[in-house]
Amino acid sequence: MSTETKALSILSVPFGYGAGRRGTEFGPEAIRLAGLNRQLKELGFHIDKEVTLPVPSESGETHPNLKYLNEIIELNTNLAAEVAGVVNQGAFPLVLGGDHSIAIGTLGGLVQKYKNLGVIWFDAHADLNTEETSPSGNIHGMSLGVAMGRGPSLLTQIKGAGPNLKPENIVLIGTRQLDQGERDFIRSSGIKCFTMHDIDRKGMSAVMDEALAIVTNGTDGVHLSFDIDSLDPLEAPGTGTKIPGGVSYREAHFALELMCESKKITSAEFVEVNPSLDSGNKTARLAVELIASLLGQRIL
Ligand code: 4U7
Ligand code: MN
Ligand code: MN
Ligand code: MN
Repeated sequence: MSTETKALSILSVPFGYGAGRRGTEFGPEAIRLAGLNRQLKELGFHIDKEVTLPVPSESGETHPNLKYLNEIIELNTNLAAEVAGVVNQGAFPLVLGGDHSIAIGTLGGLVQKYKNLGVIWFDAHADLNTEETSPSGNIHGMSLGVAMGRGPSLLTQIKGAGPNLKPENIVLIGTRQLDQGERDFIRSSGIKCFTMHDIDRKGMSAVMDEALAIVTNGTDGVHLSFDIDSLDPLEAPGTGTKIPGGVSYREAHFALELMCESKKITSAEFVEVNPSLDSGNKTARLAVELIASLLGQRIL
């Protein structure tokens, strides 16, 4: 992050309706219990503000392939306003999920300030489905698409007057499970996708050099959206959509250390920690360590 300013605001989003299974709503609390605040203080941050977003109650209304649409609209409308507020105060927004549908709100708030936002989407998945292409109807698999303006206007308008994310400002890293509609869209839109194959071939170092060059080219801010399922399930068992063959422990830390060194990251979210699937609090502890690497923790 660009840490001339060491003010940081933590937005906890105990929300799980966007995922196919329950449990991510306990993510923020597990990350707290794993010692996030102590870690941040050790790194010299002043925690400006800590907000827990209120979770809407179930509307009971169903939309066949957009599950919990109403709840997701309500939550993300509030989250977008909170994130925009934090950015306007000049603090670094650190958003804790919750499932990845909350990126709709985070990005919706950010684009009100950053008109050319770069985005690093660190994830086993691309989250570029639409109502038509989604095999599950779970909106956490659609959130990046929504931020690009794909999907029902009830979701795409949450960002208000903010612009859609542009494909040339987005990189995907760690990708290893794509649905056919997502593949087609990545190809036609030109989003840069660093799959696990690319990481194997080039190494994380070269991948991050290329990725950072893309997201900083002509942009006015860079957001990191970090889905914990990007890591190998052996490292991060506490998540709902586990895909084998993921990013290793050191590759993940190294990528975040390089993002820190770049001084270009202006906001971040960590999502999809599901304590009810975890062993001990391993995955939440991992999330805290990874946040620390992004925010300046060094070995020496
Ligand atoms: B996550 C999936 F079909 N693509 O749309 C879908 F494989 O936020 C998974 O990245 C989406 O964890 C995973 O349901 C969303 C599926
Ligand atoms: Mn995701
Ligand atoms: Mn994922
Ligand atoms: Mn997931």
